[in-house]
Amino acid sequence: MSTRNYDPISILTDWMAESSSAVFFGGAGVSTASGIPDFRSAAGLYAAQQATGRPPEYLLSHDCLMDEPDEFFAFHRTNLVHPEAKPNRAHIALAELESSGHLAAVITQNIDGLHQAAGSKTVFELHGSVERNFCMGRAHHEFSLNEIPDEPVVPRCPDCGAIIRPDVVLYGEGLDTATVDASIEAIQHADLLIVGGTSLNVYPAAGLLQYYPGRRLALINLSATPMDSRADLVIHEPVDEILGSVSDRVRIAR
Ligand code: CNA
Repeated sequence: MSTRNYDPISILTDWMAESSSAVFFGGAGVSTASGIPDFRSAAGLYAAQQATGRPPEYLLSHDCLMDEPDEFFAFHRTNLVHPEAKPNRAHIALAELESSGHLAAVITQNIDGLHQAAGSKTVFELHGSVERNFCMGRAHHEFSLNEIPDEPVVPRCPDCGAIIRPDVVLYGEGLDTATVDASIEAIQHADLLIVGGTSLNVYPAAGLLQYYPGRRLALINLSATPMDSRADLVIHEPVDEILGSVSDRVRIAR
């Protein structure tokens, strides 16, 4: 169907209302309205950090964690841990659409835990979560975010003294196979795939979209992405506003 002459929010609302296995695939742009900067926008972390001469790809790498843990944790805590952040309209809309039976899963590159905080149940965190932490010693003790003291900067396990690291996928580390497999399964069975708030620059995560076999691929992002030409619907508006409107309209139409 040609979508050119229709209001894109109406099209997306119709698709969502008809859907029983929609999947949302998102990134950092989903949480900017919660006050968490993304990576690649002009106001994002990369522009700010590059000014200091230390590439964020290094500061968020496995090598940095092992070789310069002070640097790693200083950057991680300042820029990636946001305990004050609250879910915004995007997170809330997705949780509503799941509980009303339209949305099957959220696949996220985010590590902020805000989808779960909004009430989403099926969330595949491709890059892990700052909410979970574990000690790098043999016992692999687990710690929630609020169990990690502010000092010292490099947190250490009270039992074995090993560094307590966040359960996030750093540059130079692989994705969790079970999470990837579950994400592919959800995408393959989706009757609607919405991609939002991601530059689609980070692989292998962005490559998962190739598993979608359908004809309802909607892309919601402020800036253009490499997938725009392959999408069936492209909306260059805030993802929180669009998903909020779609969820409101689907609820009213019920
Ligand atoms: P990115 O490369 O920074 O891209 C974000 C995209 O979102 C950009 O193209 C923006 O134009 C767009 N955008 C920003 N705000 C909005 C908005 N309100 N509505 C629509 N679009 C918007 O981030 P990606 O997620 O693509 O890259 C993946 C990285 C970012 C993952 O490894 C994450 O762990 C990492 N990250 C996560 C968080 C978080 O957990 N909240 C924050 C910053 C970075």
